Amino acid sequence: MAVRKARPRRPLQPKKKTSLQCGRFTLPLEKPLLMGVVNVTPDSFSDGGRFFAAEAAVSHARRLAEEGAEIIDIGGESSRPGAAPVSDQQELERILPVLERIGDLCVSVDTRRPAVMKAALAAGASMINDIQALSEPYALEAVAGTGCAVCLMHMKGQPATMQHEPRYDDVVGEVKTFLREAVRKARFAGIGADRIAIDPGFGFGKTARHNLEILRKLGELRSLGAPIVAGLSRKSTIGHLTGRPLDERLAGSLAMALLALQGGARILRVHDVKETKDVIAVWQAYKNES
Ligand code: 9MG
Repeated sequence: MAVRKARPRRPLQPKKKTSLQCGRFTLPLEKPLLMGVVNVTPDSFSDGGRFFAAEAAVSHARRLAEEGAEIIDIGGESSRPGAAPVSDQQELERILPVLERIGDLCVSVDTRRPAVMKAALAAGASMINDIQALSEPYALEAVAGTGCAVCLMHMKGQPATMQHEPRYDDVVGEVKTFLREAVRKARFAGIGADRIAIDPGFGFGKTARHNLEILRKLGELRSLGAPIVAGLSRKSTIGHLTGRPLDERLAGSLAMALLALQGGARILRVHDVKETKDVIAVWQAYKNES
């Protein structure tokens, strides 16, 4: 009697996502995506009054979209250490006038406040980028019933104090465990897997050494089955490595973008879209040749 050989079992891996559902936008993930940063905080667009700030932010968002950003990430609260906290009302007063004028674009709103999430989604936002991974009470509920995408980010501590000697036994392991749990909670709340992206949160409660270790082992997060967002653009780690101030970190940011792509990042959150687009073009050509 013929004996049928048992097929070798492959370890169960989550299915590779081929697109990210962001509200009415389906973003293909075969090619890396760019998320262009538009901060709508008083220190970002000079203080010529509220209307002026909104207009400047809208023009900036349009420029980033023309340069090739598939997603525009707008935020009304600075997460820099020491930044003054804002109320729901202040945050909404900053972002809504911008959001209302760029409703034709795929807009992500960087917020951790459920009330802001709800109002932003009602005003046309397609994605919520939460540095706290939807951990505020009612944050999951605010987004679950909508079709928006979510970016779940790891942060150790709170922005005001997170850079006070952060410590880890195993930074990559800790970030991975946190993100796995954040994805599980989001799925349990009813958010489809095709709506979820994850982000290790470079610089959020991490030293330059931690950031570099995560970057080296970024590929270990792939098994979580969600596209990886990497935000390294102009960050202080680049300042630490190069000695350059904020406005001279383009070359360092582009080097970081390339390393993140090589590690498996699928979405790059950047300030310099045009230049990072070229990095993607070079990386893709390199990949296709190998
Ligand atoms: C809002 N913000 C600032 N830095 C960020 C990063 O690295 N990732 C994400 N998702 N958001 C960020």
